[in-house]
Amino acid sequence: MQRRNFVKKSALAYLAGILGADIVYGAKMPMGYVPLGLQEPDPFTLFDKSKEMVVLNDRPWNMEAQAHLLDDAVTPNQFMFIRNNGIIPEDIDVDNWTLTLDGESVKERKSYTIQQLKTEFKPYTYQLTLECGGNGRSEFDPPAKGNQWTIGAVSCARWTGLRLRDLLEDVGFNDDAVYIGYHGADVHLSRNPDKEPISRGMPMAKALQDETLLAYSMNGEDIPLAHGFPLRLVAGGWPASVSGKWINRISIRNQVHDGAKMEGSSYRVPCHSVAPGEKVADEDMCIIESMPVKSLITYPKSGAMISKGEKMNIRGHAWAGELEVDKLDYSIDFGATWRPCSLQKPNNRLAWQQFSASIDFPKKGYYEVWARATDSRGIAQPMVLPGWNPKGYLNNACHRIAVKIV
Ligand SMILES: Nc1nc2c(c(=O)[nH]1)N[C@H]1C(S)=C(S)[C@@H](COP(=O)(O)O)O[C@H]1N2
Ligand SMILES: [Mo]
Repeated sequence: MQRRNFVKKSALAYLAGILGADIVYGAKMPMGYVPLGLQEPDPFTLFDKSKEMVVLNDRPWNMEAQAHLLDDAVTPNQFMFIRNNGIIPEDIDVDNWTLTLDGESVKERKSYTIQQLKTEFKPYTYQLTLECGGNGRSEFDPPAKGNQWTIGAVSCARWTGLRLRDLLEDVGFNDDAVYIGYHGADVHLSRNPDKEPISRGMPMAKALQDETLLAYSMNGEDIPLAHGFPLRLVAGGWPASVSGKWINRISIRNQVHDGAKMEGSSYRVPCHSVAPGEKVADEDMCIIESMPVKSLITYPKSGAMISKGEKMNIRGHAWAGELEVDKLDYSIDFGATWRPCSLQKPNNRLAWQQFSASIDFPKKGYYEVWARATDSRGIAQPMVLPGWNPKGYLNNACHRIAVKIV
């Protein structure tokens, strides 16, 4: 027989075993080829996402929305961004899942089953804005390493669960408690069981807020696997990295939590502004807490065309971390003049708010619609890129869409 690069008989028998059928033309299959039937399904099918979502990375999975996909007031799973630092836990057994409370400041270490969390604590539902601290990173110059998010790493779903506060009070903690740190069941990319992909947390003041949930459902259903099934923290208005997924342990700490991605430059920005490209020492980096004011035009889609004489209706969402958005303006002349949009109140604290306007254009041609939100302290979004920082966090520049009047 000729020595060609075809799969060996023994390997074929093995593959046929896993596929559950003979590979009829197996002898013709190139060496090293993985039959489609053995490849993972595409991520859209795997995670029940819209095909219009944009995949940034597959190891780990990271996927973002586009502005027009985020048009719903409550974000459905199919348009919700995914940000994973490690490997999604495999073989989750909900019935035997436990959440353990420990740490220097816990009164007594204690574990709970999901069933206990669901039945022994009062459930609350809030719509909560989760935005990745790195959303908008792709615009920074000099560029920052990390996922090159454009505008789509933000969501606002309805989360149901118990208040983290009720759980912390149930287990009891000492006066010296300053922070909680979370631990999830996801696996480090190296598959080294001694390493955690991420283990962040929040100060007690945030942990004890009414809206900080330990959620077991999203939009009225079990949390989708990619978003933290069966249990996740949801701390709206803060970088979404604080909202740990697949939670199986929470440590009540007598110091700022020092888990993976809490230290160095992770999820930190320079405490004082720096020049673009400047090196910043770790001790001059501060942990990001509340996210800055921001907005997104979700309708129409950039590139829209309407006929001269027609009004263009625009709409979108605005959010401001711990604060409320007070005002939303739009400009069609590159920020020279601004006009007000109508702006709704949030459904609850820490939920994004809807805005809309009906715009008249003076004549045919190319325009850009810019949207600018102002928070309750009077701080507005910058029109273009805000302060550069080494990791490319907190880009809250005005969102802009291009439109043509024909
Ligand atoms: N256990 C665990 N929790 C996690 C992460 C992770 O990788 N593992 N990623 C964090 C980051 S950086 C973000 S932005 C959000 C993303 O939440 P989502 O994937 O549900 O949109 O989850 C956070 N919680
Ligand atoms: Mo993130």
